[in-house]
Formats: sequence, structure tokens, C-alpha cells
Amino acid sequence: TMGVLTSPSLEDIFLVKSSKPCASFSNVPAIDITAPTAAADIVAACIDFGFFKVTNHGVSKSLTARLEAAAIDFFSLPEWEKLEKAGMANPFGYGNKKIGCNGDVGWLEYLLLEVTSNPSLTIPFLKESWASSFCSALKEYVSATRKLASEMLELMAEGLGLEQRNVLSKFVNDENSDSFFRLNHYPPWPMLQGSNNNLNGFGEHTDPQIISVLRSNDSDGLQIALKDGSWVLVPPDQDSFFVNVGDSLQVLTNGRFRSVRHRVVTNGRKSRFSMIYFGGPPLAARIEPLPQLLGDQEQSRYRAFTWAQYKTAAFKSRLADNRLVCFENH
Ligand code: GA4
Repeated sequence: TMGVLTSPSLEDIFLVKSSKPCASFSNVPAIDITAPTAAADIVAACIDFGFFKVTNHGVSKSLTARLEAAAIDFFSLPEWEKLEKAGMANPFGYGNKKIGCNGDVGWLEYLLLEVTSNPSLTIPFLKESWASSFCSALKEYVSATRKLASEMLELMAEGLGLEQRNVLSKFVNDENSDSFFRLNHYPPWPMLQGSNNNLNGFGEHTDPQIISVLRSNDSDGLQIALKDGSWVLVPPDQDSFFVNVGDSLQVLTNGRFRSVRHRVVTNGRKSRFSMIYFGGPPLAARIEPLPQLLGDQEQSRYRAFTWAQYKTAAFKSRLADNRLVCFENH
């Protein structure tokens, strides 16, 4: 009748109507970082996919389990308490369904944290309970994944034939490195059972930083786009870490490495929990193709920018935007 405004239902917003089934990416490059071929294998994976998984990573299973258990406890608190404990995401804090501040939404709740060199500043809102199991697990886990990220960046430098082993890792090891940590919970949607519909958990995007290190529980949902634009499912593996090349690493390598487009589509059957360390450079760092990498006739494909500039632009963009186009040289 006249005057009745109809708003979209939850289904309209979050359901992905079953389209053609997505193929499973059964041969995700798996890199044993202790193997003698690790450097070359990582470089090949970054060129071909911008994505790989790491085994033999040395991060203890019990540490990961401790943090996951603490995250599950946090997400099972009532909504008001999560907001009270973490503050509403802006961008840091507790967020529910809203991603960023430009209208993107997803069927998830999350905690987004800034990783500072002073860990008590990482989650100021939890300061009083800094000694709690959550904070101690978080602190240890972030330092373990940062170390892993740094090792992989050194293997990349080696594989690229760069003399200086720390040309890439120095960005994330810098005491002013602007790194983030994210805990995601994709809740089930019981009514979806038996249907072929899926949920838009986290829309397609590339990560702005240098490198992202992701670990999830044994629940599928992660998909990546291959070079030809087709989407493939990444089979879950709770004992390995998945690594994404970010936009900044694509620039540093003058486009040799590919910043991988990825998304999360869930089936609503069980909770998916993921935790991601995003290794970023210091705000003042200049991001441009490494001169040592540019061949004789090779032009730089990107204009130099500071991480602060890129980050500001990124946070004004929509999730699915290509954030590198405006820095490309033509
Ligand atoms: C994608 C990668 C990281 O999760 C993130 C995201 C950030 C956010 O969730 O606040 C952004 C997104 C991410 C890129 C575009 C902007 C900013 C949401 C959004 C719409 C923490 C990041 O650094 O960039």
C-alpha cells in the first residue's frame, strides 16, 4: 500500500544465489619453508598466483589453538559486551556486518586491531585485562606470524636474486611498521541448510599491505581469483598458513608478484574462524619498484607513494576497487 517503505531483507543483502559451482584449487602451492627449494618455490607461487600455503612454519599448534579458543570466547559474548570491550570498529575495534566505512557489508563479525611495537597499545580497550589469556595469546601469536612473514619476505628476496636479504622484510620488522591483525567469525545460518545458496562473507578484494598471513579453522569459504579471472575454492587446512601477496609487494616487485584477489563465501553450515596478520610498512616508507629489480630497459610500472598516502586512499575506497590503477604509469 501507499507510503509503505520496503527495506531489503537480510537474504537480499547476504545471499549469493547459487551460480555455477566453483572448482576446487586442489594444487595450491604448498611450501615447506625449511626445504632447500623454498626460495624459488615461493617466488614461483607469488608470480603465478600471489598465493601459497606454508607448512613446517614452526608456529606452535598450541599457541594457535589458545588464540582461537580466546577468539571463540570473545565472539560468544553478548553483542553489547563485545562492543563495550572492543569499541565499535572505526576502523579498529569490533565490527558486525559492516566492512570499512563506505557501505560494504558481509556476513561476519570481527575484531580489527592495530599492531604497534608497544603491545599494550594494540588493544587499548582491553588494557585492564592485558594479563588475560586473550591478550597474552594475541601478543605471542602476532609476534610469531610477523616473524614468519619476515622469513618469507627474506626467502622472496633470495629467490628474486636480490643481494640484500632484508630489502623486503625490513618494512615489517621496522619498529614503526604499520601492521594490523584481524579475527573474523563467519556465523552459521541454519535456515540455509539444504539449499544451494551461499553467503557473502567477505567480498572480493586485494589486500593493500605487503603480505598477509592467514590461518582458519577447518571450515571452507576462502576463494581466490586466478590470472584468467576464474574463482577457485581453497581447501581449508588448519595446520598451515595461507599467504597473500598485497598491493604494496606487487609495486615493490614492479608487478612480478601478483596481489591476489580473494573473497570468503560460506555455506552457512558451521562457523568459520580466521585470523590474519597484515604486514605493512611504516607510514613514511616510500613504496616503489625496487631499483635493483628493474632490468636494463625496464620501466617502472608505478609512481612512488608513501604508505600513508596509499593507506588514506585505500580507506576511502570500496572493498572491490582496484586501488593500484591510480598509481600506474602509462
Ligand atoms: C582489506 C584488507 C584488511 O582486512 C583491511 C581491510 C579494511 C577494513 O576492513 O577496514 C578495508 C579493506 C581492507 C580495503 C578497502 C577499505 C579498507 C575495508 C575497506 C572497504 C583491514 C585493510 O587494510 O584493507
